[in-house]
Amino acid sequence: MAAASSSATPASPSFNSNRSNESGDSNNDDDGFVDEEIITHGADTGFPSFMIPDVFTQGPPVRDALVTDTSRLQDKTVDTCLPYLSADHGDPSAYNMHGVRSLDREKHVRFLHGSLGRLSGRFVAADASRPWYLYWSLAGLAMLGEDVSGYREAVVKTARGMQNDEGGFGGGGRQLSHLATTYAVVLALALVGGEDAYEVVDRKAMWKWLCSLKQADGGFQVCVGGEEDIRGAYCASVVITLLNLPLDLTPESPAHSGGLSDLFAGLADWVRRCQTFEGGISGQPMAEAHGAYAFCALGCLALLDDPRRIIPRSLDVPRLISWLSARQYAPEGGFSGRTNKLVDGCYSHWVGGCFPLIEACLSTPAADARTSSNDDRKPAVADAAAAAGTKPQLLSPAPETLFSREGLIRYILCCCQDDTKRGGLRDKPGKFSDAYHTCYVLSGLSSAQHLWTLGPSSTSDDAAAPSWSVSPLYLDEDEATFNQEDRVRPIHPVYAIPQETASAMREYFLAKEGFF
Ligand code: FPP
Ligand code: K
Ligand code: ZN
Repeated sequence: MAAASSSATPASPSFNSNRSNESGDSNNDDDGFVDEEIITHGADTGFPSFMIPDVFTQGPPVRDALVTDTSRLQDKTVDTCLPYLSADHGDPSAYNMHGVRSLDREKHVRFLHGSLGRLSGRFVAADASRPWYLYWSLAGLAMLGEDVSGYREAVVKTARGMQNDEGGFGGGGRQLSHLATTYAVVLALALVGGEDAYEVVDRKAMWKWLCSLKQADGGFQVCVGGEEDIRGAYCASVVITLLNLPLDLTPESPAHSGGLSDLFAGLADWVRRCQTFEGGISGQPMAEAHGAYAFCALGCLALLDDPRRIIPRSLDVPRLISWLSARQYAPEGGFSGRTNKLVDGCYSHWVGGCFPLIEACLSTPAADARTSSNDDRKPAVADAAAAAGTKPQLLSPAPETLFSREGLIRYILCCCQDDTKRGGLRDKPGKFSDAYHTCYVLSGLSSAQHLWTLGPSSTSDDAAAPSWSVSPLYLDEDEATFNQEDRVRPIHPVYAIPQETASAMREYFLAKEGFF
């Protein structure tokens, strides 16, 4: 984790038994861990004691001496977060022995159901984001374990009104089709599931529209005549693969002038051009790296081919990992979106969601998927469990990962939950919760609580459906820091909806005779 805005080495782990151990590190042994006794007892002061590593309860261990507006804002943010991270905010009984708050599941469920109601007049500015509210709320509810199929009829009706004859979905009736809103509508339809929902999409018009967005340099415009950026690349790849659209180009497609042969041609190269001098990914070539765009880049690539092959081929992975790692701050534990900016709960998804993709592509050798059919590689955890016919293997201690899952979980549960009756999740303490943050904070929690692995490389051309499998992490109470009942459902590392809902939609269209 990076400390504040400087690139610092993380502190060695040690525990701060909050409130009962005012003398700081006097109970530390050389191993950096507080004596067992102090961890589990120490309530003689009348206050509960919590097992919280010092790195989450103290200022950053390394600081840049230069004071600027940016550093002052960063310091203020740390001061705001520290009481929440130290179990020193509100009712001490709201925290478990690790100093972590429990998930207010019911309140968040209520908040999301509320946001699915008619958008009130106050939100007129959000009118073009209505498809997003559908996606954020339904995905959030699904992660919280709710059955969202009851919304099918309403989603079908709403989505029909947003579809344009020229293909794609706009933000509302009579609004121009846009790749972001189209992505959100398609995911919402997948979430509610069922033939009625799938059949809303005019796939032929969608295909033609996507061909009109595909550019000669390999990228996608987000709307006809609009900007060409990496959101377009990711959203188009998701839509194409979930709907199983043909990759052929229409004769009118601008891509022909670049000599491109299909919808995916040149796309990985276009994504490669978005990696910046910092190692992160920008929205378009030669712009500033941002975490949201790193997720778009990795998600897009993971749909074009086996991620174990295409990610290292297309990106400088060590420099990307370095940039992604620098997004996680101590003591906050959450991620920032870009260099010298503040932690924000939504980056639990945009940045946190990059790690499953990077970890999966590093965890198994980058075998050539199309030439190696027999698999002699080390079996992934979930595969091993499946092969043994057992429940997912207990991972204890947690495997070495590229980010601090514990830090992210602490930030999410302690700092991102609205602590009033409103419910929902938020950017940081002091901010209001909203559907966007609720969805993406939960998504980050889900990726921190689970391990995604790729199974044997497929030999077919169906690279869009490599065998992702998931297993829960931290089944061991002592390893967990969070309460077991606060585990949320896993969501697919690329599609950002439950894996079975993504597969069901894709399989429905794969089973169709002919393309349309
Ligand atoms: C800066 O906002 C934010 C960006 C430059 C990119 C935001 C894009 C997304 C969140 C999602 C794009 C992806 C899809 C699939 C549509 P800011 O300056 O308010 O925040 P910051 O200070 O944290 O950078
Ligand atoms: K922000
Ligand atoms: Zn945010």
